[in-house]
Amino acid sequence: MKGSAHVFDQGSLSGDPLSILDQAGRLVAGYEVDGDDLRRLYESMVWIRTYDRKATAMQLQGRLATYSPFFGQEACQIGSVAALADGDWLAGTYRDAGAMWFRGYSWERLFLGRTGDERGGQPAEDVTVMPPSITVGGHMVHAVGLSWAEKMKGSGKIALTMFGEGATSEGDFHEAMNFAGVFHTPTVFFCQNNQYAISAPREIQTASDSIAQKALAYGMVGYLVNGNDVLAVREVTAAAAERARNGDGPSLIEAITYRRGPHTTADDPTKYRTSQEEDLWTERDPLERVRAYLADAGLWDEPWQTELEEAAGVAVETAVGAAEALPKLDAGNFFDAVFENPNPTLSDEKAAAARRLELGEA
Ligand SMILES: Cc1ncc(C[n+]2csc(CCOP(=O)(O)OP(=O)(O)O)c2C)c(N)n1
Repeated sequence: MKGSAHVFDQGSLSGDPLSILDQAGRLVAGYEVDGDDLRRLYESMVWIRTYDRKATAMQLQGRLATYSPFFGQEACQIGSVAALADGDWLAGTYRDAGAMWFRGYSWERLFLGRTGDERGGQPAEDVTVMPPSITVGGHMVHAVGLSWAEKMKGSGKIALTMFGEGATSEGDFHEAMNFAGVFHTPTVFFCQNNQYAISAPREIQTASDSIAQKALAYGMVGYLVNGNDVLAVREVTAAAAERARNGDGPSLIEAITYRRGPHTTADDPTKYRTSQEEDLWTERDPLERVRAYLADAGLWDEPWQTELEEAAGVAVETAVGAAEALPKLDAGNFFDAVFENPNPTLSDEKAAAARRLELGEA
């Protein structure tokens, strides 16, 4: 794709976010698109939406623990990590299964993780993806540490960390940003501003005009991008990744998006937002604008859509089957991983859990 030079500089940090493909699927002047490349991005977004739907359904069937859907955030999930190179690190949250999968963290392990099975928290050997952070903000410091280590090794690898706008109110965010700025680490901070931290709207999260402008306080470059536009997200992340790789330091990206589903399967968003607002963001769906562009260019049709959905469905079902077929772990195991020499309280708790398991209560 041919991009405009301004993307690579410190752009506007509030106001209109950068967009390449508008809501109707029209290209913003100055950009060209490689149709096959866009089809691949679209395919990945269809695949992760299929996973997200399945995981949501499985939670409602009692087969998974609480699940946090990323429905509506697929352009952020794919566009961000599509800009990374082999061996770069990803440290994301409970809502970033799409990005994790794109970087090689298998669906089987992701499903396992949501059943509380510790094997789901272990990425495969060659996968440079951290397990999802449930602690809001904690993983941002890990990403800075990972990228600092890569800098010391001179490997040319970088780390990208994904988080929500709510996480920017955590101390960890400021510590991570400060450390990254001072030590000039090759870190990309990618904030998915999906408008809500559970029921807390963006307006009460920070008094700043934008999240992106917080970059300035830490001596970084900031970017504000339309998070529902996969091309714009990738373009901006590629610019930030290139800066990091070239030794130009960390960046903060704010991607404006919307969580179309609930915070988790235990949440009811109708309690804190209107159906008019939801309808507005339905029109801005990240897959729809790409589909509109592709259809217009003769690169999308119904049979291809069906083919994509069927292939994704088979892959997801296979992963579920493999995860559910694994022999169950001994539920007492997790007590053994706490201390080398368990204290009396832990031993009592382990014995109590074993009794409950025997009685079929757990
Ligand atoms: C340190 C910490 N505090 C509180 C929580 C409970 N909690 C889980 S998700 C969440 C909201 C996070 O919102 P945001 O960072 O915007 O990400 P989003 O869930 O919208 O993707 C909170 C408060 C937690 N998991 N960890």
